[in-house]
Amino acid sequence: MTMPLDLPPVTTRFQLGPEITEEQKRFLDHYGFLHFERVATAAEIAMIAAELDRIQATWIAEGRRFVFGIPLFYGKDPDGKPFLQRFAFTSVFSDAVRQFVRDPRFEPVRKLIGADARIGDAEKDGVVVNRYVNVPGSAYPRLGWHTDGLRDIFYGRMPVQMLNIGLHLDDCTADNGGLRILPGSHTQGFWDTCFRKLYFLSHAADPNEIVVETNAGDLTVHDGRLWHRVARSTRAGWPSLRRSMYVPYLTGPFEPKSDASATPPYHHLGRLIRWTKGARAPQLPQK
Ligand SMILES: O=C(O)CCC(=O)C(=O)O
Ligand SMILES: [Fe+2]
Repeated sequence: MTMPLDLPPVTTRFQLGPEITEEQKRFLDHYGFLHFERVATAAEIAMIAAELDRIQATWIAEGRRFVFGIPLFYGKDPDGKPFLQRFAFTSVFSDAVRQFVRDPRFEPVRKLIGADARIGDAEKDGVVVNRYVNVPGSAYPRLGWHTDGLRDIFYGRMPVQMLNIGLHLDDCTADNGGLRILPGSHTQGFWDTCFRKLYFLSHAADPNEIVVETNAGDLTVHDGRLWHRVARSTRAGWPSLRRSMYVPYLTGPFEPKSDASATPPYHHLGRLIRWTKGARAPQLPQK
């Protein structure tokens, strides 16, 4: 991918100010992502981590296997305890998280998606938190190549632009795995969106991929049509922990979900792939 003369290098980390600047917009258009440094504080990250532990305890006690139709994946943590690896609709179950994602500092990001964009607390998968950890019992040590446009592909249409806003909760250097993206791949055609890699099955490093190394509190914006993956950590146990929180900013009709909602078809594909890999999901952890 070439670097236009009027853009900073692909490795640039930006500061999130009161507005998204013209340069940041051009960077996003060209490379398909933006990286903002230290947008959340250590205290806020500690609050989110504690809320996740509380929600996990509640869901295990309730015997929850689905939340609003979305399957829950329980693996094992490095101490052998049940460990929920993907939370959905987090802000519905935590007032503190719900308030945090509405903090005024995120306004420029919301407006980037649309003047009337809203946080979809109970729509799509809601606020999602991924927790990757590299232990033998982990159902979720990594995630294969994909675009987030799979839902559209399922409906036979070209993915529309969708921006994914991710808050990174851990310091993560390249040796700890983490997010890998193919810059510029968001402008590819339908064929490449479908077949450039084998969805979720392909994990091989790409010569053109870049590693998104984060400090806890960094925020990334990535175009949902961009090819990306999460690499496995070279560490083992707790030092391999990597947590990412994705906030859905939506426009268009309000489509809230509830526990009466059906599981979307693309989640059945995810379940099938995890099942072929021996992941016990969605299944309650053994007590
Ligand atoms: O953990 C991340 O940063 C990316 C996760 C991801 O790509 C996804 O859940 O679709
Ligand atoms: Fe993704």
